[in-house]
Amino acid sequence: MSVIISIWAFFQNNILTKPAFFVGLIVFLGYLLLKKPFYEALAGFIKATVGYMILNVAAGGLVSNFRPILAGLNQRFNLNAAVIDPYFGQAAAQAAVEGIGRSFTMMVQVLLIAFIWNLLLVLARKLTKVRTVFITGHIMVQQSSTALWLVLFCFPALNDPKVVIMLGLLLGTYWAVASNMTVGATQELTNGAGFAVGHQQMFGVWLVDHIAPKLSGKKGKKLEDIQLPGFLSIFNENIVATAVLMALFFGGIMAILGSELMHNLDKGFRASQNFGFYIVEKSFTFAVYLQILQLGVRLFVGELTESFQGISEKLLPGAMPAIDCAATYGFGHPNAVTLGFLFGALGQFIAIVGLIIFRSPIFIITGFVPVFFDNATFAVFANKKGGIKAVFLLPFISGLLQVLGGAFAAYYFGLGKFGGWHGNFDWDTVWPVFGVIMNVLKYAGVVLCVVFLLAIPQLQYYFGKYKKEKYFKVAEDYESVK
Ligand code: ASC
Repeated sequence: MSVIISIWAFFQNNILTKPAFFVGLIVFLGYLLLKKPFYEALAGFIKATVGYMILNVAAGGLVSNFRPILAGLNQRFNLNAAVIDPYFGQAAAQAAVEGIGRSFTMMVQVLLIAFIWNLLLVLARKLTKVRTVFITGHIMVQQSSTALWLVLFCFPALNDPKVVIMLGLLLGTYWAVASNMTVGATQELTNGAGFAVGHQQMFGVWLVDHIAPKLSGKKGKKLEDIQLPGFLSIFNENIVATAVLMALFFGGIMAILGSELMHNLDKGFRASQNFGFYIVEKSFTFAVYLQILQLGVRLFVGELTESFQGISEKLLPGAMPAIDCAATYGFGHPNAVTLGFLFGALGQFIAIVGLIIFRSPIFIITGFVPVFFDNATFAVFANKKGGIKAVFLLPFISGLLQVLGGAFAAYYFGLGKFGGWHGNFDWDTVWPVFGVIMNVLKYAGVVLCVVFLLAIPQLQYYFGKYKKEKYFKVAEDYESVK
């Protein structure tokens, strides 16, 4: 038994929660299954792992540079508001769980059960119609934390093992089913790169994929079709567009925060540096990270696409890995990412003003992670499937929902007073509904949520765009269904 536990511990600490190695190992195994020589498999492992690490550098750089700026609004105006951001949400969930005297380590056990359950659902794919394994480790940690609090909130008297098993099954079903919902859309976006989205806005991706085509308008103009004239033509270049837009956006916010607070928030802001230059440098950093991100994506996706054929031919037919939403950015129009973020932010700011006007019992601050990563992802899909109108409108609506749903959730589940709520799209829409259903109907509610989730892949299989014989093919061999 102790051997099994130490193997699990090793797996959990070194692979499961480190998606770079997880993806690398999948590539390695895939190449071996394709009977490539060992040294080629090894080279694939290195390229995929390093590629994913580059993506992490970029995503981490964006988060660590820009999250404090938005959250700084809280300090500047003494707001005591809940920040809708998964890092704040995780901290709030931990504080709440420990606040009622329960152990937060249950979160890791939930994560393991949920992951194994996801694998089992894929193994039984003939029955379950689930094709995707959710492997984005740091997201699994965040979601497991928030969901743990939801279950303890609804079932305060339930003992630890029962909490772990019940939640493990619910969360694992969500990982499997929701990432499975993104298969068709992601394959179309990437022209069959062989991955799905395993992140925090998977229901949102499905919705965008279905709503965007209705917004395409008569001419169906996409971002690719815009050629700005005259001096505006400099914005046709993505780096220029991002740097200028971010300088306006974050410049505005940093100007509101003031240089003194910025010195407190960012130790890298030296006393001798001019505030104006600091703002310019910071804003340009955004463009730098977006470039790095695309480099990383290109590196590992190329390896993954080729090697995964080994896995889907020999090991798990029709299966695919579900990974970080940022992996899609390399396949969209570069300006979609920036525009999605800005229109999402616009939606969020308007909703926040709405909370003030209608005297909401809880106040919300925009969190960087949801407003950027969710809405950038939506815009990439929206541009592919709809066009410019969808790029503007859908992230905007998402921004409104993020704040309103996040405010409701932070209030109802009592995490607002611990400073934050998860805040990503699915956690402002689907999960608050699950939480209310569980709270009202108790065990029947949990069953209802799981049954609802399990029904989704069945509906996709029988009625979806890629149905029946195309259903597994779209994941396994995209060329043949295109
Ligand atoms: C999240 C989160 C991050 C980012 C990253 C995007 O939800 O917690 O660190 O998105 O995964 O690449």
